[in-house]
Amino acid sequence: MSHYKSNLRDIEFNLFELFGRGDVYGQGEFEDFDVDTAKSVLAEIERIAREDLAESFDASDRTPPVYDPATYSVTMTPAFVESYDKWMAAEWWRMQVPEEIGGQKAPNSLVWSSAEFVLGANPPIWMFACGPAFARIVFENGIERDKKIAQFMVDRLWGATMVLTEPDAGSDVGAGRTKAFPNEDGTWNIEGVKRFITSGEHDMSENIMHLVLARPQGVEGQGGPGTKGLSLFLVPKHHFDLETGELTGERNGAYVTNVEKKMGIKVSTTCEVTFGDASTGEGQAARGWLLGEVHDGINQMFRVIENARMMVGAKAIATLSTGYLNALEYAKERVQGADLTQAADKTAPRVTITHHPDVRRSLLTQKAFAEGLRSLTIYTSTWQDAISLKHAAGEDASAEEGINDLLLPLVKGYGSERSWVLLGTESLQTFGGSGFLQDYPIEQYVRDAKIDTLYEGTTAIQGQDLFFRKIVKDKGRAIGFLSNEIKQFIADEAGNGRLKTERDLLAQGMADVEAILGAVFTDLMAANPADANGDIRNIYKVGLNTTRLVYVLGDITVAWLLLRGAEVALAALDAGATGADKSFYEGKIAAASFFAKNTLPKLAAERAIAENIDDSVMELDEAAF
Ligand code: ST9
Ligand code: FAD
Repeated sequence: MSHYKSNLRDIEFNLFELFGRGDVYGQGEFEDFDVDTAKSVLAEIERIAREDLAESFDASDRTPPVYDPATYSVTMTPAFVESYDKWMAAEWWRMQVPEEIGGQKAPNSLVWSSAEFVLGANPPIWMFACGPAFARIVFENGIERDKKIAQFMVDRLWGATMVLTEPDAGSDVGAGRTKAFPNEDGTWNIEGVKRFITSGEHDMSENIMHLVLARPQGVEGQGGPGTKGLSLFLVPKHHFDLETGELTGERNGAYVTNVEKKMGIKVSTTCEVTFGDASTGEGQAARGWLLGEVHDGINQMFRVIENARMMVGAKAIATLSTGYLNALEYAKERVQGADLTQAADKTAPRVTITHHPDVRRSLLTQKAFAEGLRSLTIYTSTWQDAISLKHAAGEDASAEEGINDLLLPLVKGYGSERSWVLLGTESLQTFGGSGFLQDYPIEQYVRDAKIDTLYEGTTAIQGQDLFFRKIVKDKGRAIGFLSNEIKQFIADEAGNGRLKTERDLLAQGMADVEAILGAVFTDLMAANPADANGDIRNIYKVGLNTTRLVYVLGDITVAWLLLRGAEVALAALDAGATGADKSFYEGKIAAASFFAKNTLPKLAAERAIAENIDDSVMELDEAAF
């Protein structure tokens, strides 16, 4: 039986009942995907994920890929390869590929909604399968040569990687030392060692295209310090004929010199890649091309990073959802203890654990976060739909891009932190001691989901990105829009005045979040060295609050989205929903109300902490830690 428990009903609720995708699908840019088609795509991907992709989930963990240092090669887990091949054969990956190279224009809300199934069933499949999606970056940023390469990447199903990190350059990508030397024929030789490169080696495709950040040497005005001095190079594992894509039989000097042993996602190969070191392989140079023949590496790479940050958040949230649904199934069957009202009666009948208040608290916490975070992901992707539509119409999409940018650190940072913690403290806990065993998937979920708070920028980095770039640099435009939306909802009496307590809680929570933002801005102003009273050390106080901002903005946004969902559910119940639908809508209202009552009051405590931040933490002698 599949470990993976999906929630197609809630995904369809978000898309069609809450976010009105029926008005967008099947129109103009998205004409190939009307509502019926979209629903059949979702149903089919859900089926493949549950049946074919989930099948190798355990084996991928218990018998991970094997690295052979003598040949610098990896033999993948056979069961995983089977699942991967089925996913590639189904060709749904084409939804992320441009039409010009064999893709199909799909709304991003549909892409990310269906991604949840793959990312919940067996996430490394999505990652290994991203070669054609990487081709989009190569195609959109490339000259004619690169566009041809992008076509080969799609037609020949090459794997691909994003290559930023080095031993001394993790969060600080700009510290990277890998160098690129120009050759007379227009190619470049790359020299350096990168580490932690996902999908850097495997035996599931004939070639792997590495997208490598390196510092160009000997080019005037280029290769300076920091991220702006980095350029993006296309460096294949094997050389190929630039006209046909056929492999020439010549190996390029990009070798995987180690594969890490990890806590989770063991089937996802995490590789040290050595470029152009004569002591490896057959001693060749690592030759590549400068993408688009422009030195704009960090900007080009951020097109990949934005997609990958969305993916990581979606992965975490998908795992929390299946973790919750597994816990729910177990709780409905596990008989233990008597009902609390009969606790004194030692002969009272034993009940399933769903009768215990604390288990109900735990289950509703999991449900509220899993469904709220799903709403956050799909809401974010609706802004990506809006961007595509504006671009297709030749219109300015900067406002929509700003909102999407603001939401990305919430999907990635807040989504991964909440999911990983809840999987351990609530989903696994629901199973009691059995949760600790490999008889159930939860312990693997916990191990596999921890990485989501780390890669693609740790949570600390998401916090800094959120405040300094998405709020301050954006001049508060996107955050202003979002807070107006929330305030509008609070002021609105839709739902016939029901959810009044929850709206009041949302209003108080919003006031707390605004006060926290106000406190952080005050500290930022007080750090301005241009100001006579400014003291740059006040920036430390800002730095002590940026991760908090990820949490509080996440909480308020998720509360708002859940309450919007509750309003839709109330209307559906008023309209006479029955049977499974009735239970579904009642569950939506209960989860939203629970979230508002149990999460929003905590924002007052966060406000008190944020408003009283001082720099004692920074004054403390390191020896005292
Ligand atoms: C990793 C991979 O961890 C994990 C899983 C891999 C799975 C692979 C498969 C999935 C991939 C799928 C991809 C498919 C392809 C796509 C398909 C598309 C359909 N937004 O603030 P500054 C840029 S990989 C946009 O001064 P610092 C911008 O150009 C490793 N752009 O930064 C900016 O210039 P300007 C991940 C941004 O102080 C320039 O950078 N590693 C953003 O120099 C400089 O900005 C990390 O994530 C942004 N949010 O450097 C590193 N931010 O301002 C984490 C910056 O003029 N560290 N730019 O516009 C950071 O993010 C740091 O903050 C830093 C700081 C490196 C940016
Ligand atoms: P560090 O940057 O050393 O951070 C250590 C700690 O210090 C963290 O808690 C961090 O939040 C904190 N910290 C660091 N700087 C700051 C700061 N300025 N302010 C506040 N706190 C800070 N990279 C790739 O290029 N491609 C890949 O495909 C890839 N896949 C990966 C797969 C796995 C399994 C792993 C583990 C990593 C992968 N990475 C990849 C690298 C990943 O993106 C980095 O590990 C991550 O960005 C953090 O860098 P680091 O590990 O060097 O930690």
